[in-house]
Amino acid sequence: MPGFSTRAVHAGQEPDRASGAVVVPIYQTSTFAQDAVGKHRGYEYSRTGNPTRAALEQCIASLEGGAHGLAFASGMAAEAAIMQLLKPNDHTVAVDDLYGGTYRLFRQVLEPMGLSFSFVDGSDLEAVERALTERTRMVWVESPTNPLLKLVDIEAVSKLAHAKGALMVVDNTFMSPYFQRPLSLGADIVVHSATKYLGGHSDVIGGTLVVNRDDLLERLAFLQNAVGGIPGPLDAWLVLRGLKTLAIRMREHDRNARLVAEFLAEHPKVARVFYPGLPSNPQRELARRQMSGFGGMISFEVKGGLEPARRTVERTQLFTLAESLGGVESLIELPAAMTHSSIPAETRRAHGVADGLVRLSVGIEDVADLISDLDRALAEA
Ligand code: P1T
Repeated sequence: MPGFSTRAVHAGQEPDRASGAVVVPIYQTSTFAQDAVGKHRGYEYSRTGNPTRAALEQCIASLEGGAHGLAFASGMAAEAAIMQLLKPNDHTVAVDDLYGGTYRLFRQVLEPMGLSFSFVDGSDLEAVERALTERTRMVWVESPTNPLLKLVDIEAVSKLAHAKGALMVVDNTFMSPYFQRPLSLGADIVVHSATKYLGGHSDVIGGTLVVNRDDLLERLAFLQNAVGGIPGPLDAWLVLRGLKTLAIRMREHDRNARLVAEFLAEHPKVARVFYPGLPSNPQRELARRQMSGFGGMISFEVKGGLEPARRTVERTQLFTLAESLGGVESLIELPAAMTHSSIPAETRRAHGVADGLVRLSVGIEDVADLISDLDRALAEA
């Protein structure tokens, strides 16, 4: 099989058969002419299938080492499709540290419809095992988690899930397939917010999922079409263009983040750094085992709590104060007040997300500039 970077540039992206276009065209069409009733050339209607989207779906499947990919209008739309595999009374075990929007989907949309959830520390295998019941149909993990960068042993948790007949879902948004391929560790479904590293340029909202099992593809493709949370051709194309440079971008994010994390770990105004690549991180061994890099995400606590943290995020100039992550530009935010504000404060604090936690998405700018930006902001805070 060709290497990762080769597949990122070529998988699903043969020159266009009709015109020879080297880049997959944006098939901006809602419908496709049929040669006779029921006789078509592979496409009927763009909710069901569209050639630009199909190219993206093939490419992400190849990068995750899976058989089938599906693309959605957002990470949340992809997550919602996965959850529609379940029925009322089905139980899901989810990590307690996860993107606020995922928590909101589970607690505020799906629980009222009769699904049930347990939230556990995914880094504690015994806690995961205790939470599994006869009704558990799904285990949902992020690794690393958002925003505390805790790791889940994907191989071990997949085994626990499968022993109960539950599906193992991994949100691989933070690592991207360049650094971590959950299907190879036993996961059944890999989901991404393609808005992040896959797209990579903060110019599109999208989601993808990848599976190996044909029965899962069949049901999820049915849901994609029946419920309709699909991306338009232009958005699919933007993610596909982003994928071409995923490998080189991830290497730069990783290189910069290691240096930024080391700088923060030594800084007198920083109380604590959350980053799996620091030598002091207790999960470094697991990181080395299941990831081939550490990615571009770092969280840290500023000494003195919320107020100095707020001043820090408001004073950086290169790090833009904004939600989201995974783009070429560096971003900074306060999860408690921004990306994770839909989690009740008490729950958030109980899971270890301090009000003054700062989250960085380290971009691919010159790292010396990033460090001096943080240094100045911390000094002023
Ligand atoms: O924003 P959307 O493309 O719908 O993806 C949702 C989502 C899913 N999974 C993870 C791990 C995520 O981080 C996100 C979105 N996260 C942010 C916007 C954020 O700033 O954390």
